[in-house]
Amino acid sequence: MTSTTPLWLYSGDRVAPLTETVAAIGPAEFAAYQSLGFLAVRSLLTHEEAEEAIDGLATVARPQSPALVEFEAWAQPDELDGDDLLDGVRKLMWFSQHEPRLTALARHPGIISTVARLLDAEPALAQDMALLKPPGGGREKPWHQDKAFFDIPLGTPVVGVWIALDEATLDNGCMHVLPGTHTEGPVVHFQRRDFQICDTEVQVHRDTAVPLPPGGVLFFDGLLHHGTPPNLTTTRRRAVQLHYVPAETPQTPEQERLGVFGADGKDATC
Ligand SMILES: O=C(O)CCC(=O)C(=O)O
Repeated sequence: MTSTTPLWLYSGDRVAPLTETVAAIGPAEFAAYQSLGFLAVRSLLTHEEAEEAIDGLATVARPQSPALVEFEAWAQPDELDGDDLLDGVRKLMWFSQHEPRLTALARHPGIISTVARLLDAEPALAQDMALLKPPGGGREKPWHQDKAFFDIPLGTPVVGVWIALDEATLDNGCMHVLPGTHTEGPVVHFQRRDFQICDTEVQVHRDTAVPLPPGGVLFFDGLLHHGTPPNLTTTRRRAVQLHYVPAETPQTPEQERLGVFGADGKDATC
């Protein structure tokens, strides 16, 4: 599975600086978010909060869950439990309203206060999801812009919040970003390994990796190009991703989004 991933897309030559805590986010960090499109904080969740979030995910990651759970094709969920069951999950979504520890995560004061500053508006949770990269092949999430997945007016500010629950490293699939791409507008996405930016269009020379300790958080703009390589290690890389938009943001038709981000009807090839 991992052998088909173009690993050259994730150079990891450059590593993002980390702001120590939310309290240390001042005008310079705020300005860096505006110009680079991201801001990484080393310690936001405590060790206990990160563990609670993992326990919460383990509670909802099961067959017949009220959340959306996508198991890997090879997983046999009925025969697994605990961490082993989580290892068989590719993607979890819409869990925060079903699990109190995950509800608390989505309402974490350090997250909400930072997002409110970055959005310059009262935040509303637009989406909660988790990609869990198990040891030995947790799959790549190819380069993309998150706004390519949201049916909201194109000009709406979106802040993504990517929360490392295990240590996220260069080798186990930490986040990679292309600084500044959030100012360059929407780009066409193609259905390839995922709905993604064409591999040949990824400006790999701008790649900046964002390794984080457990409880570290990456805040990023909804138009920032980002992706994560596969987990090539023997340890887990579990993370939660939350997206916030200004309260009262309306929904728009899917066709509107695909008209901007989709390739159909355009002179675009990949
Ligand atoms: O957690 C990951 O590996 C990547 C998540 C991500 O970028 C996404 O799903 O939009």
